Order: sequence, then C-alpha cells, then structure tokens
Amino acid sequence: MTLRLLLACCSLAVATLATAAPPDAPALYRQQCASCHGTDRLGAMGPALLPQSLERLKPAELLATIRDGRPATQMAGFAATLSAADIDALATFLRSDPPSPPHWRDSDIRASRIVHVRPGSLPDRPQFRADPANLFLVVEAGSHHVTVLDGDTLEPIHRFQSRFALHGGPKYSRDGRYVYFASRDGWISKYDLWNLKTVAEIRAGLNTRNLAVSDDGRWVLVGNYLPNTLVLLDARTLELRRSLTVRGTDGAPSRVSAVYDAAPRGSFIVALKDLAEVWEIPYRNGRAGAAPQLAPRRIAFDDVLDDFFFDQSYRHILGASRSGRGQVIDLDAGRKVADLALSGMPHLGSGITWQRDGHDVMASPNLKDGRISVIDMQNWQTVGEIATNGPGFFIRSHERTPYAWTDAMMSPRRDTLQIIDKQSLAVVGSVTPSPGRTAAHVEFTRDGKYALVSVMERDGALVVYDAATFREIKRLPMDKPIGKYNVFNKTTRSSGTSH
Ligand code: DHE
Repeated sequence: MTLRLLLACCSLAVATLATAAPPDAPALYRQQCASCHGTDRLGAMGPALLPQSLERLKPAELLATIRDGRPATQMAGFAATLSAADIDALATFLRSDPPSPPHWRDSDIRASRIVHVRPGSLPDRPQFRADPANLFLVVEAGSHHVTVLDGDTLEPIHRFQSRFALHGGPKYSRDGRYVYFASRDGWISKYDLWNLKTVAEIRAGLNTRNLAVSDDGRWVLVGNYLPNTLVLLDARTLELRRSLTVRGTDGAPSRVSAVYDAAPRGSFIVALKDLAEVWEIPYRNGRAGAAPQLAPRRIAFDDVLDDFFFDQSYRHILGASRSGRGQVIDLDAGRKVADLALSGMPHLGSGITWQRDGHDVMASPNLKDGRISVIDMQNWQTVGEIATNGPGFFIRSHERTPYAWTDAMMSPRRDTLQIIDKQSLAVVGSVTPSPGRTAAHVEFTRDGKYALVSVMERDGALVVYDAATFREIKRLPMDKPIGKYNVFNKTTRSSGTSH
C-alpha cells in the first residue's frame, strides 16, 4: 500500500468514526420531546415517559410510536427528523431511570388540582331523558375517550376526552351522580354524570394503580406504584387530605397493587405489591368531618398477595400469591383460614359469585390456563373446573341471567367468548363478534337482558347480544373499547361484576 493510499484510508476511518458518534439521547429528548412530555419526563400535555409509564409498551411499539406518531393524537412521527439510530437511542433513554428518582410530593399534588366547575353550581338533576341508573360508561383506550351510553336505547348520549390511559373501573358515588376515573399517569378526574361535565382533576401520583371511593361518598383513596404512596382526597373537591408513604414495619418501601372500598366494613382495603401484608383503613370512626387517619391495621401473611377477591360480606379475601397459590383470609380474625386448590395464575380480581345448590360459589378466570375454577364459599373446596378455549381475563354475569360469559383473550382464541351455564357448569354457547379480533369484558344492562362485549381494537366495536339467545342485537363502532360500567350494577354491587 502506498503512503498516499494509507493516509486516505486513515482519514476515511477518522471521518467514519466522527459521523458514527453515538446520538446524544438526553439532548434529543430536550429538543424533540420535552415541550410536550416535560423536561423531567413526568408528563405535561403528553403522558409521562418514565420506565414505569412505558412498561406496557413492547419495544417495537415504542420505536414505532417515536417514528410514526400516534393517529388521532398530538403525537407526531419523527421519521423525517431523526435517524434510526437517534430513535433507538431515545427509546433506550426513555426506558432508563432518570438520574435522580422522580418525586411527587404533597405540594405537587396540591398544585396540580384543577377545578373546572365550582362544587354546588350545577343542577341537581340529570340533564337528559335517559334512566340515569341504566347508563354505561365505556372506556375507549384508542384515543382516550369515554362514551356515555343509554342502557335502554343502547345509543350513546355523549362522548368526552379522558386523561391518557385510564385503567381499572371508574368508581361511582352511591347515587350514581359522580364518577371518579384514575389514569395510569396518576390523574384523578371527577365527572358529574347528571350534567355530563368533568368538574375537578388532580394528579395524585406519577404511576397510579387505581382508586376507591368510600361508601359514604366522602373520600377517595388512590394507590400508587410511583411514588410508593396512598393518597386520600376529599371526594367533593378532590383536595388532598392526607398522604402516606407505604412501608413495612422494617421500613422497606412497597408499591400499592390496588385499593378497594369494603363498604360493609366501613373501611378501605389496600393490597401491596412488595409486602406480605394487607392493610385495612377504617374511614367511619373518625371525628365528625375529620379525614380518616392513614394508620392502617396490618394483616401479615407468609407471602405477597396482590390480586384478590372479596366475598359479598367483605369478611373474607380470596388471595393469590405470585406462585398462584390461593388462600382465604378472614379479615375479622386477621389471618389465613383456608388454602384454595388453585393453580396456574388465577385472576381472582375478576371473580364473580352466584348461588348454586343452595351455596354461594365463586368463579375466577385464569391468566395462564384455559379454565375457570369454581369454589364453594362455605367450605372453600373447588366444586368445578370448566375447560375453556384458553387463558382469559374476565368472567361476568348478572343476577337475572342463568349464564356467565368469559373470554380467552390471552390465547389464540382471543376472538371468542364462551357462555357457561351457572348451574350445570357446562359451556352452552359461544360468540365470535369479529373473527381474528380480540373480544373481552362483558357487562349487562341493569335488567340482565343484554350483554355488551368489547372488540378491543382501534377500529373496534361494542357489540350487544341478547343474553338469553346469544344473538347479536346491534354493534356500535368504537375506538378500542376496553371496560364498560353500568351505573346500577356497580352501585348495587351486583354479584356478577367486580366491585
Ligand atoms: Fe387491569 C381492573 C390490575 C392489565 C383491563 N386491573 C383492574 C384492577 C386491577 C388491575 C388491580 C382493579 C382495579 C379497579 O377496577 O379499581 N390489570 C391489572 C394488572 O396488574 C395488569 C395485569 C397489568 C397492568 O398493566 O396493570 C392489568 N387490565 C390489564 C389489561 O391489559 C387490560 C385487559 C386492558 C387495559 O386497560 O390495559 C385491563 N383492568 C382492566 C379493566 C378493569 C381492570 C377493564 C376493570 C374491570 C371491571 O369491570 O371493573
């Protein structure tokens, strides 16, 4: 090789090295993302972009979102602005923890509150003709909307924009007038269903699991993954009343898996993700007008239980450990009273109950196995194992139908729901609303006559079936409808739906 050629090769290598400098992801974030998602990645007009917020997004989906944007939202695609290497680097950056752990203190919570409508300033009666107790709220995850559906005419009466990524059931006040939503980003929204208006909002955390409303309608408790907190709000105004960092007796922090209202006990129940404890927080005993103390009664176990089902009296919890082992906890006694013969990954949180042979039974789907387990609630024995098309998420019924409907959304048969006779425990029918497309989550009209099923796709639909003949009655196009919630069934704590 001549000297000249050698020099040429060297300078080419230097030039290649210079152009191959790795992208500066933090700088790219500041230039391209920070104005919508916040300089601290905690969210602003766009959602938070922390590892916890992105957990549910597959790597390819995150890349595609940065590259192509999200249809029907303000998220534009960056394919024309950023190279593939820049996009890769940004995705890796977003999946990494920020240099200092993000905080969300009481002062941040307070500062985030937005009052859209002054309490007491809206009419105290429904501003529409539909039966307010037979309304449904349908959460459409595609472009983050909620549809208000008249349960008699089965026609929408209103549709509104929600916060980004609602999850879990919205919770109604007992009279059905107000409904509280939690978004995965921590936003709690209070909606006046009689006036079809969002009245107040507050950001209670950075990554929230769910909320519970006390039976007396006075308190909202929010459970967070990030930070590890419980947040108590005044249900009337959404003002912050108390917060508590969740720790074990040894000081170890824990995420909150979920919070529940145990109405007959006058308390909230808190499921914990990292502690082998369940907490009970009474809300009725305090001084008149005073916010309940977040001073939990701790019930300790030998294993973490983060998914569970309550019996109708809220005396017993049926809980599943991470290994899938099931146990029954007596909340009065504060200890385990029985083991449950369950395997796979029972999804007890989606369980329902009904009467069979004079006994209350409970049925739970399974996230790993294609079967529904049916358990006698008196002796805690398994009285039936119903083979289904595959692992599923939800099972649903109603006091006035002889059938329970279940999906197989975690399996190749995700497009089909099977219908089970609650007495014989035999599968007696099935529906496939749209072949090849995910169908799941059933809710009944207040009289139990119609079953509403979600086709959970961007160009999806809400499909209404006659609950006795399993014939399709109508379908309403919707943008990735997920859960739907009937005011009557939820406020009367129907045994056919989760609470
Ligand atoms: Fe949910 C409720 C936890 C994934 C749709 N889900 C709940 C509740 C909990 C929970 C604790 C009860 C809270 C409540 O209603 O107040 N869900 C979890 C998980 O841990 C899990 C497996 C993983 C996660 O990312 O959190 C999970 N859930 C999903 C989904 O993938 C679903 C199918 C679609 C989605 O929205 O992301 C989903 N979850 C639902 C729905 C409810 C729910 C529709 C309310 C059920 C009801 O009828 O009340």
